[in-house]
Amino acid sequence: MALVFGGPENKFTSPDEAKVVVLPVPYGKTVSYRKGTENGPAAILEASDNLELFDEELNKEIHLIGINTAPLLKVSNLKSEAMITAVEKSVADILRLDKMPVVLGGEHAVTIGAVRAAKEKFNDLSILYFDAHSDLRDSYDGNKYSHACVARRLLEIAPVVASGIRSLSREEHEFALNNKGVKIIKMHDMIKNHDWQNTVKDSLSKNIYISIDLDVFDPSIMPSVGTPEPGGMHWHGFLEAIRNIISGKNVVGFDVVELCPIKDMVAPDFMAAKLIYKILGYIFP
Ligand SMILES: [Mn+2]
Repeated sequence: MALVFGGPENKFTSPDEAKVVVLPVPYGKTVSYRKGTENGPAAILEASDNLELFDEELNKEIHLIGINTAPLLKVSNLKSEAMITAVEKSVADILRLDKMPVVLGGEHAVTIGAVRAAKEKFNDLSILYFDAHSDLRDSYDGNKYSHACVARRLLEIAPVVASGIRSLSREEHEFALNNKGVKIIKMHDMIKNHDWQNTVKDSLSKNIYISIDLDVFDPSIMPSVGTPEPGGMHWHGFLEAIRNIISGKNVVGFDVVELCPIKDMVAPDFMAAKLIYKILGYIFP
């Protein structure tokens, strides 16, 4: 049976009526630590079968907006650039129908294709980026499209505001200080000063694309990532922040990337699925 976000019992999945199209991109080529991010999208979809479709915080059945799930994108044998082009084309097709793309990674480079497509449609786009790592290297292992270079490629398309950062090289640190296209909010500052959310909000344009690398979360609740970093965000704090930051903005699409499933450990997979569902609830009133 094809994998469907929200499970096959969810009747509100018709491609014509859905407001949202979930695009799974099972790609994991440039991983540098734990392997297996190509298995992330299927794990999220399988876990989503167990979602309670009524949301206890918003008191509504979020899935009534209509959530269609596209087939898994066939990119596993492609080089990074060709994979990114394939994602760009698929996301452009979704945006052309005035639907919201939700891209499931797969490694973080999938975001580059999605943002290229979004920028084609929304000229004043900016990017709300959550990650433990600044991803500002110009190239990594000889690849400019490595997961370690994603924010660097993105800021060549649209401004990036990155939160949750707690790992970067000296070169990335200095690059961020000297480049107006990227703003970095470090995790240790976020825990001291709650006002970081307004700084992020004020730095973004009206139309935003959101990219969530799951390693922004603390490994105690999200161990299933390729490159874990201690001291990350927690569930309620993250939800409160994203709900606040996106209120008044036009979210044109988002992705949840870098899930690297651990066998027989379903909680992180389910958390990724519920995170997506909650964010959809915040976006669609
Ligand atoms: Mn990361």
